[in-house]
Amino acid sequence: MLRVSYCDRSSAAEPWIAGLRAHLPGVTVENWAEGDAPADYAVTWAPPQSFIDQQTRLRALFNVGAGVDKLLRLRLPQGLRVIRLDDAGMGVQMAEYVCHAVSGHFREFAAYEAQARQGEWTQRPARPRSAFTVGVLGLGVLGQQVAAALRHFEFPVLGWSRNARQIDGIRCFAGKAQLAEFLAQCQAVVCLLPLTPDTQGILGRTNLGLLPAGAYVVNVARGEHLVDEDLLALLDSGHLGGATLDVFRTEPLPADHGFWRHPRIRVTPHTSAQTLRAESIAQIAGKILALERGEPVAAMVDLLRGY
Ligand code: NDP
Ligand code: OXD
Repeated sequence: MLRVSYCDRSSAAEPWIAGLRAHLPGVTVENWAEGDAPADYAVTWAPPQSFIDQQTRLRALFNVGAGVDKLLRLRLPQGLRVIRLDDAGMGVQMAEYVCHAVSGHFREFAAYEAQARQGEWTQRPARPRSAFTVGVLGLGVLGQQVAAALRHFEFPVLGWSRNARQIDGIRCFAGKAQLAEFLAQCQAVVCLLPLTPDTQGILGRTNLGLLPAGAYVVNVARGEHLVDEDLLALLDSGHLGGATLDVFRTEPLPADHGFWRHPRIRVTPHTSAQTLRAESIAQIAGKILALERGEPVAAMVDLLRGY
């Protein structure tokens, strides 16, 4: 009988197991415990190395998230098929979060909140939207939805990816050679890159310094994309206008971290796009059935590329 092993210590296992069982009648679905029989399929988030080591006959491993950086730090068997979440309800959340952050900065909500605390009624002059260009680093499943949502508000939108892309309404840049030209035009930049050796620290002093004066930074990808002290230095020097940060090098963000109390940084607790259980279970179960029928599935991770 087909066996699915679930291994995610960060959330309650029971609803996941019940959901997978409901979608996969006749399949054994179990919450993994050390020493369990090896499974045909694994559904995991940040599993321990011992989980991987005990899986001797896996047909595929599903990552209960879009980013696979933590998973790829483990020793994985050669040729293992790793499949990550493909939107599964995260795209709309990400678009909503980023539009809130970017339009909140553009419409100067922080200044209005400060005024309101003083009981002050003063309209600030409207800013020209056509002069507020937003750049999206990463034009994948989530980046493209974010870019489209920003276009809906009629911001000029630029995008940057590894391979050249053509997307209606978005001016696309690709590769290291075009990064400086891209950044130099972004009044706001949004990071939606996967964390790989190539993208680690990409939001550091040099690249952040290429942004126009007053630019706004939104990081919703991984904390390791950002060099924390460089962001703080560029905010304090007045080069950058502010930042909304959802992801951090250490999570939860330590209580004494300078980001918490910085007047121009907004912090949220890795919540910009949450894994939605029902959508994720339906997607994963559908893919297990497709793989069993010998059909290809989307969002297969390229282990060499790292995303
Ligand atoms: P995708 O794999 O679909 O897209 C990745 C994009 O990044 C692609 O456009 C890819 O380029 C581009 N890219 C990768 N490497 C490079 C590089 N070296 N230079 C330039 N571009 C590069 O990922 P998703 O959109 O699904 O997710 C993006 C990330 O968002 C995840 O990896 C995860 O870390 C993060 N995330 C955060 C969440 C949160 O709650 N904060 C929730 C979900 C995801 P190309 O198109 O050429 O392949
Ligand atoms: C993800 C995340 O990668 O939640 O899905 O960060």
